[in-house]
Amino acid sequence: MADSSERQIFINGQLVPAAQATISVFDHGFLYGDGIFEGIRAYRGRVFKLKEHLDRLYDSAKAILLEIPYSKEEMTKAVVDTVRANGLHDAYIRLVVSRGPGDLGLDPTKCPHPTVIIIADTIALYPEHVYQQGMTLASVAIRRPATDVLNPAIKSLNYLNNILAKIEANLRGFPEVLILNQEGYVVEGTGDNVFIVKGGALHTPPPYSGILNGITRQVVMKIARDLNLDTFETPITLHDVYTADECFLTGTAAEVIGVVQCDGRAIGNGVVGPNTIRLREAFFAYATAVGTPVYNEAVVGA
Ligand code: PXG
Repeated sequence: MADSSERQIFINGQLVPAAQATISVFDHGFLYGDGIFEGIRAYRGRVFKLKEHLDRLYDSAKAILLEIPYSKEEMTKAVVDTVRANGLHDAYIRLVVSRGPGDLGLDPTKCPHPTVIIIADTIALYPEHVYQQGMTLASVAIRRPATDVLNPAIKSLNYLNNILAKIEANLRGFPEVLILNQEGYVVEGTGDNVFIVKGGALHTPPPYSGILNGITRQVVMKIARDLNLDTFETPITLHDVYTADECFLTGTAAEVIGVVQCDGRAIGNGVVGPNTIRLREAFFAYATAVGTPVYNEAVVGA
């Protein structure tokens, strides 16, 4: 398998070797975190939910008045071309659009040319045994900024809040943590959404509570409803997590991963629960059956 340094990177319209894919030190993405990103997966040579990820990217761009210099069609082609140029079938794709180079000063109007980068590589977030045995989580002190401070719906390059939570996780020896909002409700992990199963129904925090409305989250809710599992978007407290029958996280990187303990409390029987296993399997069956094809084949679906 190619090492990351041998990857072909899309940068501002061209595919170049990673060593040549460089950005200016005056890029406001670097200087101020002024930009947006997406993390996307490809399974078996098809990009999963590409349209949804691009819609979210363009919505994030609109919210920060950043004009992406390509149409969605051109961006779709650029993503597919980048995966193909790297010969990848199972891939992790990082799309970054930054404000671009400007001067030393916050003003985004001084940045006429956004920087567009697409990286196609692989990602292994957690070792396989974590998926089999489930994760042990903790809640952290750092809170999610309120929606009117920095709306988490904008998938911006300002991930310091998430990184501070990850630092807390690392210091305390946890692979992932649960973050609360300003009201004390559980909202999400550092890069994943949270679900609990209680009384035979699935619950996940609602949009506008401080979550990024994850695409994996939306897929899992749809799968759950198709499996006749009652699914609710409701505020969740730590008490609800501690006393849940099951808990799991969802995200492009994390996929669907069971949680077996939180803050020292075993969740349910302390093993990955049956609904979690069922949803995880159904998620993989779906994710590996649909998507935008990278190599020559008929379109299979969205
Ligand atoms: N919440 C936050 C704060 C996220 O950043 C999710 C939820 C899940 O959303 P999706 O659409 O992926 O189901 C995310 C996504 C990484 C990484 O490198 C992070 C994300 C996605 C991909 C990779 O850790 N965040």
